[in-house]
Amino acid sequence: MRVSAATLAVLNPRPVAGRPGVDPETRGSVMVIVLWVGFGLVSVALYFAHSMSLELRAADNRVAAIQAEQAINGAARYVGYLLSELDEPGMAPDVDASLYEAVPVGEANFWLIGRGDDADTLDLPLFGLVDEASKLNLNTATLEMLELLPGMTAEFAAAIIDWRDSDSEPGSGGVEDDTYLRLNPPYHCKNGDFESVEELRLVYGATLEILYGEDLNRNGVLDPNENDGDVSPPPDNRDGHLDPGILEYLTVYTRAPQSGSSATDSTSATGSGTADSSGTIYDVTQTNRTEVITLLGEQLGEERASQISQQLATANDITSVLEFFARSGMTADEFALVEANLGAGTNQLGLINVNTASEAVLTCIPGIGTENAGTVVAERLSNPEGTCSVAWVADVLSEEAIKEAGPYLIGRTYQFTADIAALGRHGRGYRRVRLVFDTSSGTPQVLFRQDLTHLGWALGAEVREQLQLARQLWR
Ligand SMILES: [Ca+2]
Ligand SMILES: [Ca+2]
Ligand SMILES: [Ca+2]
Ligand SMILES: [Ca+2]
Repeated sequence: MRVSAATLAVLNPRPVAGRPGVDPETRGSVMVIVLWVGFGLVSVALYFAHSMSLELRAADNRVAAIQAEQAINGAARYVGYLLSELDEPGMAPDVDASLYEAVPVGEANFWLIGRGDDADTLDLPLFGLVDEASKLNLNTATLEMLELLPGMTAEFAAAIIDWRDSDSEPGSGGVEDDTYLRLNPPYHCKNGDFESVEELRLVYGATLEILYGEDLNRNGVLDPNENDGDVSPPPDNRDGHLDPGILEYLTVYTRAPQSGSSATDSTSATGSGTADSSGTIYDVTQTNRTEVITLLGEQLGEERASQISQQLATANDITSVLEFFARSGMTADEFALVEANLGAGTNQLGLINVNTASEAVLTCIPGIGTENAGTVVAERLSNPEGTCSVAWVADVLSEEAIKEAGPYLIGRTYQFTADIAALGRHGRGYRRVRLVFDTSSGTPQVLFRQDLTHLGWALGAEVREQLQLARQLWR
């Protein structure tokens, strides 16, 4: 290539005449120093830019987390409102499931993690409220009932009974103070009621396997790490089926409105088809059933009430609402008018909602057991949806089984859990809180609040993918 003289002159300028020439070596050193200083300045600028961007991102995450926490508070109010506006006391709120999923609160969103109706394993979470009355009550279930829970061991069931019973005599296979005091650190056996299901962690013999099973994040869904064997915790059997721990089946909150008490305020019962707008509960186990008969008279007419009264004249050993119905000769429609106002005994603790309990829980109930649980679930699926009655159970069970199972059953639920997960802006700041609501007094109250953020992501793969897509758009 030929280079013109002019170009050469530009590339290699001669010292201008009249100016003292600078030594080329000095010129090189200056050049190197300038380069280094320049390089240093750029590095400092880059360093500050980077730490600023980290700082910004951290601030953004903090903002997102605060937004998520506020969304959870918003969700709690929303659920409280839904539960105060129930069409029928004891029935889950009748709202579209979409109102439980990705509900926006400002820039944040919340989800209510629910549970399915059947034993099918879910690979994506269902959204809704969790029905506490679909579970066994830790404080009222008998040893035999606890032993029938999936994943339960005979020793642990016995230890649970000893933990809550008031004496210090170990039952068969159970443990009391002498065992607890030998632990390191030692502590006493409670000898009192469970206040939360998590208290089971203190009971002798508790393991993560018994309590949590494969459902490490407690969302009712088979997440990838829960179906990969020992590759990642928890250990699981890789069978494509979620085997949850006993926490899934247990509650301590179930309590129906008690006899003589008012379940609902008059405004919420009006027009609901409920018999007695005062919501008073009448005890069917009393031999002198004058109040119950008066109630029947108000709803079905005096003539029908006296027929029913005669039918029940010799029935002095009734122990449950279900048995009362089965022996009264009432039709299911007649019974539906009064059922919300009937109770059995003064203690209405730990009743299980036969309309919502899983087959695993129904199996634990005396009189139902393994032999009838499948039939009960099949009959329930053929019911018209949305019943809050126990009457249909009388068609499935024998007289004897009704006598046995009746005292454990109810058709309604008065305690619901809102398992709330929330994300702040840009899908960041994941938070999860579980709140237990009690509606048995008519006005929803929060009984328990527990932070579950530490259990990690619980919203399944689909929500995560949607967020990743959205994040790419935000960039
Ligand atoms: Ca004890
Ligand atoms: Ca899970
Ligand atoms: Ca695993
Ligand atoms: Ca499994």
